[in-house]
Amino acid sequence: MSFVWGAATAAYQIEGAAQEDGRVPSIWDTYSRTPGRVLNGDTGDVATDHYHRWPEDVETMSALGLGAYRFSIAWPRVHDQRGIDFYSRLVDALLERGIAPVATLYHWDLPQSLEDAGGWAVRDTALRFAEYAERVGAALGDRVHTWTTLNEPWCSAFLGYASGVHAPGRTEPAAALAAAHHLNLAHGLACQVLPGRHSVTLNLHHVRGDAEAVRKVDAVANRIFLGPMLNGAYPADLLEDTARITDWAFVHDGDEAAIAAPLDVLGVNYYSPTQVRTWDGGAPRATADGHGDGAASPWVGCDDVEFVKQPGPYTAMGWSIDATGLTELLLRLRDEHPATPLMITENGAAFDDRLDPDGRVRDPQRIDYLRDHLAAVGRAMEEGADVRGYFVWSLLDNYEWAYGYSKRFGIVHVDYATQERTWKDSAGWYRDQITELPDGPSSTRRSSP
Ligand code: GBH
Repeated sequence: MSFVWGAATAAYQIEGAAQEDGRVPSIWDTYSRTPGRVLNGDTGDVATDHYHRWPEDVETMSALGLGAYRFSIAWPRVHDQRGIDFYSRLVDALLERGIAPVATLYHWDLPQSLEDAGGWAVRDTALRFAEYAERVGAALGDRVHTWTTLNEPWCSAFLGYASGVHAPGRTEPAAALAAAHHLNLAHGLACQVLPGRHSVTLNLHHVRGDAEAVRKVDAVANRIFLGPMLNGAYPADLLEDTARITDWAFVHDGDEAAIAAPLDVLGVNYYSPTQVRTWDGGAPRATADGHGDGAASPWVGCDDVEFVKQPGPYTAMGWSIDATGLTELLLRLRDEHPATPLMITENGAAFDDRLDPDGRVRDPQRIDYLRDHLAAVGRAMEEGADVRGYFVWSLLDNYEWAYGYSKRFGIVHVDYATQERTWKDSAGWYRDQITELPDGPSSTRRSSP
């Protein structure tokens, strides 16, 4: 089976057209309009105007030689037929160019009406998600190559409901754990009604440090999803670590079995590793990412864990660049879940790109980042990790959530004043990789006849 080369985006980050064709408000419309939440008060109202410019963007994908495109469907659009028609046209255009559509059902844009009814903290949201999945599956199921139910449920639950740096901006640890469960349940119920191939994308944290701190963070970052999805049960140590926060009564009989619906492929997003250590209670607790100092932490149940700032170099997000974590993460999955094929559904970096007067965007750091991380994937494949594909984040510069338009992850530059797209040097480099390595980044595969 040959390797799938792709690029990824998400609806709220690129589409714009926030009021068009019957789209209803999502939690990100509300959050981005709340003063102080998003840098410069940026919203996704226009974003990269992909809702209107998608034909040009599909041409770009075709010129890059992509074998697959990972996009998300906006839940706030699909109760209106015009919204469904938009995705239907997009999927047809992709298929005409030989690009496999990989559709994510939930990339963080919960309809505001459902948040008003309790959001992911309540069970009903999972049931509503299954109805939504069924509707989209019926409309597009014959043409979508692979469904991804959720993108990074860790972010939805813990950044959305514990640290509050993502929509809906709540800081309620017990609600965050309930949200994690209801996201898991939503995934399982959706798999029961979706046709075709099923996957979910997790931002698995590759955690390093002393064993006890690693265990705790791994439980609430990774095994809270991997446990029920792949092993059919929540890990006992997670329940213990969080017992003072919740009794987990929101897990009903049969839920874990429903969540363990068979997966065709597990999507892995990787940007940077995580370094932790057990806090001795002495000096103020260190937090690598500024959620100390009284700010709410996403790390529910990890009160005695310190998050240690890693050595550079860093991307423009301040994230440490370290591709070895990706190899190690993939080898761990090979060992613990050998029967589950993997796909890198996001990997990439933000740098301070600028359009030079000669019309070029020189981004050698992004090329280095991508080259090193692809090599890291190749090493893991050579050691037996079953990696089926790689999607660069992102096709285009776009709306980077709480950072608004200030961070550029694209391999294609967007001038937000004109919406003009310009290939960065990394786009040409990526196109060449796709041509030169059709079977993926593993040298073993490359040299085999
Ligand atoms: C992805 O999220 C998203 O899927 C995508 O939409 C986004 O544009 C892209 O990556 C780039 O950000 O552990 O508290 O220190 C990545 C999300 C990266 C989540 C780093 C949390 C560290 C926060 N994350 N991260 S914390």
